Amino acid sequence: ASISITRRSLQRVGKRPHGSRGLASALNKRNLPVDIHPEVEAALAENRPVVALETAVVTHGFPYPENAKLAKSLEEVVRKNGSTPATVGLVNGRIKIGLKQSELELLAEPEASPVKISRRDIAAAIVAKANGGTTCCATLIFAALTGIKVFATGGLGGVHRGGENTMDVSADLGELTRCPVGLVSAGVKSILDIGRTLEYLETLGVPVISYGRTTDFPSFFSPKSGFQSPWNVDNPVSAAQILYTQHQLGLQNGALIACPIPEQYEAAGASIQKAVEQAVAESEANGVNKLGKAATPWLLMRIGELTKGESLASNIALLENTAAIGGRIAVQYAKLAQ
Ligand code: PSU
Ligand code: MN
Repeated sequence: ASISITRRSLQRVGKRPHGSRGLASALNKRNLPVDIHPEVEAALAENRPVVALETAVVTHGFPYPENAKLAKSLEEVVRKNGSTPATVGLVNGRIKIGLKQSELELLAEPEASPVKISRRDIAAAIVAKANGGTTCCATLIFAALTGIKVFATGGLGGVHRGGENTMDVSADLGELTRCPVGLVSAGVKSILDIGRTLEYLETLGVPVISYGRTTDFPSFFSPKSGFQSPWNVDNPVSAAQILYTQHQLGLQNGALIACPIPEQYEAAGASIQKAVEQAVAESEANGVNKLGKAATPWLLMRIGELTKGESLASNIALLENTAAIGGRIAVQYAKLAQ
């Protein structure tokens, strides 16, 4: 029989309750090329909080060896906040929901030649037995497949600058319409057109919720973008209640929970933003902006160069912040779903 990860099979497999070892055996029975880490499997079976983490930021966002260190520290932060981390990635053509340490280290190394995996790449990369870092888009799909309700990352993809001409709009946005997962991020990457990204999310019907005292929508390296979110919450209970209410109503979409970078990074944010503008201008001049999925990694690399690593320090801080908030939201969600 042909095996496909369709929306219906996602819903069937991702539906609770799995019972003990139910999920792994359900995946096995369907012969899906998916391996679930025993620790993640146990947490899900016992309805304990789990937070998904992506790996495109490891394979295509951060240089080696900082990327390996980052991936481990994000898992630690999730644990400290009461949840089990499930770092998602592709190893030798198998989707891993929760990577072993050795697998995480393998993906971080450039020699593993990991592919950047979005929805369109999943099946082909599996058949090619590739290694890969999952973008927000692909990570959302596998979180939904396994019933994980919270996913923490740095920056969601979105509408690129000039996207009205290049049509470079990340598949991350559309995925939030069909995966019932709360995506906790520092907003969208500052290389993007934030205004158009928010307009597009509105069109798609994806809730955008600023996490903090105001509705200010963060701009990744800086706490504010000048744009507003339609909603805000200032605690993990309210965020979890919104996600749970969507679940109760059977809404199949996710939500974007946008967490501003901690305030002490505000000054750095202003200077990094100048490098962002320069990198975007260079990408328009040298044509990298027309290279599809290579555009984002090039821009992040260039911003790292221009800021002599300062962007990396801010990027780590905002990622650790979202991992902590994601961990706390997942704890509250698990209480509601008891
Ligand atoms: N934010 C970062 N670094 C990254 C990404 C986000 O700080 O590497 C990744 C995420 O995985 C996101 C992807 O899903 O970039 C978006 O890429 P694109 O614009 O090609 O869809
Ligand atoms: Mn793109």
